[in-house]
Amino acid sequence: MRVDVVSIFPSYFDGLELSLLGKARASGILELRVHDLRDWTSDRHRTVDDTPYGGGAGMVMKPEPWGLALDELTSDAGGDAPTIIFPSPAGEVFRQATARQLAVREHLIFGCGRYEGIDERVFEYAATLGEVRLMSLGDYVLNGGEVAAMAMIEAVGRLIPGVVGNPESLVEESHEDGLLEYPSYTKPSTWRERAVPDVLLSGNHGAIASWRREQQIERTRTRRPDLLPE
Ligand code: 5OB
Repeated sequence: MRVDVVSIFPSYFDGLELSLLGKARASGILELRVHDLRDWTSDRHRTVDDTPYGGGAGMVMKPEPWGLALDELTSDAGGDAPTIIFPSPAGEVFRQATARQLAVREHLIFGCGRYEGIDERVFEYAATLGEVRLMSLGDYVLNGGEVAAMAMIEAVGRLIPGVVGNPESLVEESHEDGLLEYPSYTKPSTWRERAVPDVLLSGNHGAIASWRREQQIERTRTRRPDLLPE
């Protein structure tokens, strides 16, 4: 998979290379390229924003650098059309199911906006080059798309076959089966007068599996009832 990121703060993404995605990159499974939007400006000040038509607070990202960036990053005609993701609080919520859809794509482009947003015509133009998806991380305010893009790239990257060593560790994660994870314990069996649940020391694998499933359902019911069917 190829992942291109366009941002005015490309150094935000340095940390991604230190995560498990580093392994995927080293093995060639994932090619991550981070670009500075200002590389597609041509004025002395490398301007990427301007005042909004109609007035209002804040600045809007100019369309021209985005157009040139998208042209260049989509110019290798071969293969499927890329999926172009704009992190946005006004987008659809990014979920594990979204990560699974994106993990089978050949080419993802993340366009990270700052300021009050990107000129609306950029989204229309991007739709002529690939499949456009506006994606929100959740209902809270961030300063820009960078942190959201990083979260999405990590969620997608770890699902690419060969990235996480043990495929079982993928299926057992919270959200993969629609339930929260069961509680985990390790040694010592008693710590500060707190004992590990007996069933986990019983050696009865059937009983352990049932207990864990009950814990998953109970935790989901109390903490995230929205995840359960009506
Ligand atoms: N808030 N998801 C939640 C987001 C967000 C803000 C963003 C992008 C994605 O940019 C300002």
